[in-house]
Amino acid sequence: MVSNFNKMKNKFVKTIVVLVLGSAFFTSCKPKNSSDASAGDAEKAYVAPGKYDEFYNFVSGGFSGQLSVYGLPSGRLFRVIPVFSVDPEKGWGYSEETKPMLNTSHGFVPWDDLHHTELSQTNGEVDGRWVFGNANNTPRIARIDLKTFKTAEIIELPNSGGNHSSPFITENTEYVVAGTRFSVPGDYSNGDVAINTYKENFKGHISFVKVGKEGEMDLAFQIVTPGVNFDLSHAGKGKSHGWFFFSCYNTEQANTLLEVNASQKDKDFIMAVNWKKAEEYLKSGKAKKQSVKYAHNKWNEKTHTATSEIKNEVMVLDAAELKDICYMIPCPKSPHGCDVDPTGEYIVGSGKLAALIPVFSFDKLMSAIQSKKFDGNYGGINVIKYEAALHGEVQKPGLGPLHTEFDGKGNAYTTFFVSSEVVKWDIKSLKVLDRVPTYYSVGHLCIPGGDSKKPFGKYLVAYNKITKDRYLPTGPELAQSAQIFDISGDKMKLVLDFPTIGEPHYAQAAPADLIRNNGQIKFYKIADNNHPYAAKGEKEAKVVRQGNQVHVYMTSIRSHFAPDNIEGIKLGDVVYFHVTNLEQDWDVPHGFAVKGADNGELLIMPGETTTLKWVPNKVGIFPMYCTDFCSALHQEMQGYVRVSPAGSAVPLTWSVGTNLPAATK
Ligand code: RUQ
Ligand code: CUA
Repeated sequence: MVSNFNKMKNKFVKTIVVLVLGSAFFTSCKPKNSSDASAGDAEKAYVAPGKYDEFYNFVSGGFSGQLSVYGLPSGRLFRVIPVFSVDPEKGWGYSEETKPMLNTSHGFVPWDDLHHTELSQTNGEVDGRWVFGNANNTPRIARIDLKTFKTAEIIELPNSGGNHSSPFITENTEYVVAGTRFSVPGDYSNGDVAINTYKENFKGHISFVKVGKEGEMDLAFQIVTPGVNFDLSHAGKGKSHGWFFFSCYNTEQANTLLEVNASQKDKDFIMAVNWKKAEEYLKSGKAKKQSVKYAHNKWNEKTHTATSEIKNEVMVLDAAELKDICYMIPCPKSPHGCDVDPTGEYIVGSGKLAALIPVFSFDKLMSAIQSKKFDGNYGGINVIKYEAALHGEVQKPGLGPLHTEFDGKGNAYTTFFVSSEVVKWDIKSLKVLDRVPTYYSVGHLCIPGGDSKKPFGKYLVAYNKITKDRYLPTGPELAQSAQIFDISGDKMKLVLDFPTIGEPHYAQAAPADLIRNNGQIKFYKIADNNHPYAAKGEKEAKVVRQGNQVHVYMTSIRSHFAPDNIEGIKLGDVVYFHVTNLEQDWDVPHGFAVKGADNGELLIMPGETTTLKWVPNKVGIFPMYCTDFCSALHQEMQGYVRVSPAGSAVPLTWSVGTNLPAATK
């Protein structure tokens, strides 16, 4: 009786502690001295009109599903790229060509939650070719081409529920990885099970997606693990190249009230994955082929069209069976960030509820594995003795550590959500060197190249969850915010605040020249346009009826459409406007919109063909026009479509510059 009572009491106390910590988590504290230190050194952010920024900054858009591109140090917004989102500004997800990009095994999914961006690397250095983004809801990885700043490819991930620990890459972009946040029964097993059979039926899967020379992605293999929540990851580099490190929480395997039930254990894990070994096992036939269903969507720059293919199988390696591909390193209190320093020797785990930061040593990890310094196993995976892999702990760094980046000079910078600060510390000695408040409740941070072998340690950007009093208020929802710090000296100095789009999670940055000079596309050559409905000159403009489908082969050039008068459309018709922009010059898009379309506009780049589907539902005259101010006579860039009743005798005719024959009146 007594011991039972004590157990209950213990559980109760633990619950209270967690709840208190939990609510501190939600509310967070405002740093002391917030008034004096908050002004900033804004002239360092000044980039004179007409001058360029030093860095491109690629910032996740969180629940907007987008990725935004800023300049550093000015904080100027250059572009918002739709990734897992529809965007009426650019017609993304509205034009017929782009719709397949958002296809999944669940059908068209026009939204997601993009948390992390990751630039491609060569030899562990950012190379300016692509930036990857993850979808946290319906698990996907996207590749954005930095020659076009467009989403070029999206691959869905089977056997996953939530893809949070993604899209981190290996040092030559051999792989981009994904780890399931919500463990679920594998798609190849019966998923119709009781939720409280989590421990038995729910599994974790981590995915290794191969990246080819042109960036093309291919799901090479998955590793099945016990059901836990994988949170973040980073690849080894240099000496630890060949390994990947994933933080995980909910090793309690709770399926309800995780804020309490997944916070019971003192330590969860960082899972070290020997992916080179996994590759060997894959080659030697140790993987099981499992039948699943996932979409793989690709953009084709010649046809300006996406295709979506549904794939049906995946190779799965079992971590419990193949003992030397995965090892669990104990890590205090629900680790979130998992970051590897530029040398590849130190692995930093950030326990959201921990009051210290453990730093693990890759060399020690290797010798612990060799001499089998294990502490039992977790679901068949060997658990390394904590001390055996530990380099040391940063003591009293702050409250609620989340993420760490590096400056390449032996310093690490960690964000603290609860105590709202960035703390600089020495990787080897583990001594705290400096701390600055953030406004407020910082999540991720970004140093250009800060998770690569070669950081450009000049600026640090903190991405904050809460802004409270930092900007003019805008109703119930306030701006999310980034803050730039100058880290070139011993002490960090606040430079600038700037608002962001959606909730910023991770961001990456690269020297501007690397991307500016990467062979960016200025316009598409009209001769190379292989779109099946392209009209490569006004002479090719025409309107073709196929049953109730009407295809308009339309051209646009400053400042008219051809054709610009169309008659003979009838109720019940489905009209496709295939608009080819004939311009062959940089920065001359034309837009296209028609009254009453339950769709977006088109924004057509020079040399490109894009299609708007329109189903008119009223009889009458429908104006259409160019939406992008393209010349002094942009307002003249317009036309009319006549819609007649179903069964009308009005023949299908079109023209530009002349009136249609009298017979059509
Ligand atoms: S998360 S605020 Cu979704 Cu990367 Cu840490
Ligand atoms: Cu074309 Cu305005």
